Amino acid sequence: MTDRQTLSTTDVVVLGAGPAGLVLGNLLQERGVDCVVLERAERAYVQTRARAGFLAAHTVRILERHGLAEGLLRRGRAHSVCEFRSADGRFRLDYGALGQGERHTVYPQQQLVTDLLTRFLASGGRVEFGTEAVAVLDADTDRPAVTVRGADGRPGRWRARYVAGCDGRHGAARRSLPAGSVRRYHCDHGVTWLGLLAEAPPSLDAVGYAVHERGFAGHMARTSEITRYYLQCERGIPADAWSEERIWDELELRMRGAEYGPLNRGRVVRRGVVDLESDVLEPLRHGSLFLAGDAAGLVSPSAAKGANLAVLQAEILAGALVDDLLHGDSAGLDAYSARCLAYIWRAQEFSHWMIRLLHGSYGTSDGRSLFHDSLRRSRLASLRTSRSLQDWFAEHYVGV
Ligand code: RFL
Repeated sequence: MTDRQTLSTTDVVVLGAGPAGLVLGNLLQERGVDCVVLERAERAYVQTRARAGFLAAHTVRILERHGLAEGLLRRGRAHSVCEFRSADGRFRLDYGALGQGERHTVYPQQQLVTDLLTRFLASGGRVEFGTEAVAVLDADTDRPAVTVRGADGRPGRWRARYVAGCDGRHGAARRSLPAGSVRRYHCDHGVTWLGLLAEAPPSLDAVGYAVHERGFAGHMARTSEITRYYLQCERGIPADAWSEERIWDELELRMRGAEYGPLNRGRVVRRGVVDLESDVLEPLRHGSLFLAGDAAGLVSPSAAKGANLAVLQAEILAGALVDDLLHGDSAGLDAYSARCLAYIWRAQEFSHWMIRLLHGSYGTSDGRSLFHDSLRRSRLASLRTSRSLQDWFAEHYVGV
């Protein structure tokens, strides 16, 4: 440690104030475990970063169980229908009436994060905003440390019994894992989405999935005035490559507005390019360092699983940390990785299935891609006609 570094101590250092870190922080705080959340960004940024919106019923139950669901129960909207559109027509699945009869709650991630943060701070929780974790040191001992750089550039250091890496896929937790300590499974699905937020009321009372020869288009309500859209596009295109007019024309075409009704247009207020990728780290623990949320595994957003898995893992990790720190029982921590990986791989499998259901060859027309396009068409036809496949879909679509 250099002279200029300040040293602070706690039981658990949580890296990242996203859904995983804030659920974990709240649950530790609730049970009286001393912890701190270190967050690289400023509070205003964290509270306005728009990402997920579809929360599974199980996620809502977890948040309810810990008194963290007040906002989403008040302002979130139940959602249980999706509509598929393709050259073969359209069909709807009321997944709330299929499978295990579960629904989504639509509640923008930034609102959930704001609720979690407000609650954490109100109950005495500590969040150090503008503080970037640089590295996790000594994770193979029982006194790991986290080196940080504060908003003013000053270095610092935290010591703890455990470190929870909830700082996403590019965070310090992943970077600090020694080579060979974990294995990374990775899949680039070869698909790119232009993700858009539009100040436009939803155009369907369902999640819309359009399978089109020009590429996939998706429609997801966020609020009564805001809609999220996705457009499959070329790898490498800048987010601002398409004008608003081109975006709406393309959405209209792929969603088959001429046949099924025009889209409600509005200003595109946010856009970003997402390459659909998935990865999983195994195991999710290196000594005193545990990984949760996107840091543990990235699920492509095709099936809306990431935030749901983050909340689930945070609850499992919180229970295990409490058992260890308050009761000297480390069984939960020992089982943490295997328990979470079972959920993660199921979500990965379903999300991969969704990608193959929704995306065609996009620009290529060799025999192999035509073959895969026909498989996809047949897969959609099975979903349209097979009740048992619909039940399977509903169970995996809304569950974690
Ligand atoms: P987050 O939310 O990325 O939070 C990590 C936090 O860590 C901070 N951080 C650091 N802090 C300190 N030091 C460092 N070195 C740090 N490095 C990073 C970051 O600033 C950030 O605040 O991770 P977390 O908590 O694991 O939560 C994961 C979810 O955010 C993510 O899985 C979902 O958003 C995925 N996702 C969706 N998930 C759903 O369940 N339902 C959906 O409908 C859904 N839609 C989506 C999505 C993700 C999308 N994108 C942008 C990939 C839609 C999109 C477009």
